[in-house]
Amino acid sequence: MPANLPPQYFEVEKKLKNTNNPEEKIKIMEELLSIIPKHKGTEKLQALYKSKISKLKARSQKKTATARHESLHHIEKSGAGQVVLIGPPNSGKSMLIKSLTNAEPEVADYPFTTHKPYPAMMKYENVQVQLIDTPPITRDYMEAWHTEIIKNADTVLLIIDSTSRDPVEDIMTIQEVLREKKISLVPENDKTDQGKNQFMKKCMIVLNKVEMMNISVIEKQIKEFVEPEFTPFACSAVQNSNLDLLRKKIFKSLNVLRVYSKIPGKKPSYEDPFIFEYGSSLMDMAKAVHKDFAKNLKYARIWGKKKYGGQKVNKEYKLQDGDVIELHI
Ligand SMILES: Nc1nc2c(ncn2[C@@H]2O[C@H](COP(=O)(O)OP(=O)(O)OP(=O)(O)O)[C@@H](O)[C@H]2O)c(=O)[nH]1
Ligand SMILES: [Mg+2]
Repeated sequence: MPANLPPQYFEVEKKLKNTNNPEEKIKIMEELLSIIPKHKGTEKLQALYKSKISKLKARSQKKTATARHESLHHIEKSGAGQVVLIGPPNSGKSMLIKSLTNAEPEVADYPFTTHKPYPAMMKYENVQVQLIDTPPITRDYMEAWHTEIIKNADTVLLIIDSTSRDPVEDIMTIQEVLREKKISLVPENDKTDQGKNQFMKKCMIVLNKVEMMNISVIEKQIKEFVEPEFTPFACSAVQNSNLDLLRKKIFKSLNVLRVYSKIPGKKPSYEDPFIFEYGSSLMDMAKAVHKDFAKNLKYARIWGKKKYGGQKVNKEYKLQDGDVIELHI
């Protein structure tokens, strides 16, 4: 149903683009709400302004308690790693969290459904990965705690609605907004060190709702206009398509390995692995088990891909994914 907005609406809307002052923005948006004709075709637009107004009001009231407010939304890491889902309004972030985990975040066909961060655990084989749903990012609005969550996460998933008018522009807008907050979204294989002025964040672009679209053109445009190294991942949160592979990619992006501890003469348990960053040593494992092992470690026996049959290794041994380890003191 068409919105049939009167010319006066567009006049007032121009003023909105020219101000960054929250009080002024609220006034202009309230004026816009009074101009917008009230019918089915304008419901989304009305909801958008209402939500923006309430957020701006809440923000100005909380100005004095900013520090407390930010720490209130800090999410302690849990599991094998922390992955934050970001994106424009309505791209399916919450739906994807719902489909990847057992959580029940609110999903709805209007923008700004999600207002605060929502953590949920995703099972991948024998580990849990922490996913965080977040409110949408737009050119006009992003709270300080949202920036902190992105900086703190191990991986960013940028969820894009492949049926949107211009998915590539959606990506670029978010990149731009984040760059202003000193965050650069980089492909996973990017080797650039953390810059002085920019915080580099590993990012995977996820094209959602692909059951509705042929995405080959979008994929090409992303390589051409955004960054050739970005290989978007295609899925449908509603139809659960490609989600097993997405789980795997998310885990791989964390760049962690799993090892298993074994007591002499007993079989190892594969249910609860120790998780370490790639590059960690046997000493890191000993420290994680108990301080006595760290202090008195003599050697370990390994059953794995590079060392076999209980081969002896020393403290400097670099752990390999899947190693079964018997520590000896
Ligand atoms: N066709 C289709 N619709 C989807 C898919 N994923 C989500 N949706 C729909 O898209 C709408 C928005 O989904 P949400 O998960 O609420 O989107 P969001 O990105 O969390 O939205 P905000 O919280 O407002 O930023 C809902 O109507 C979903 O049912 C998908 O894979 N295919
Ligand atoms: Mg949401």
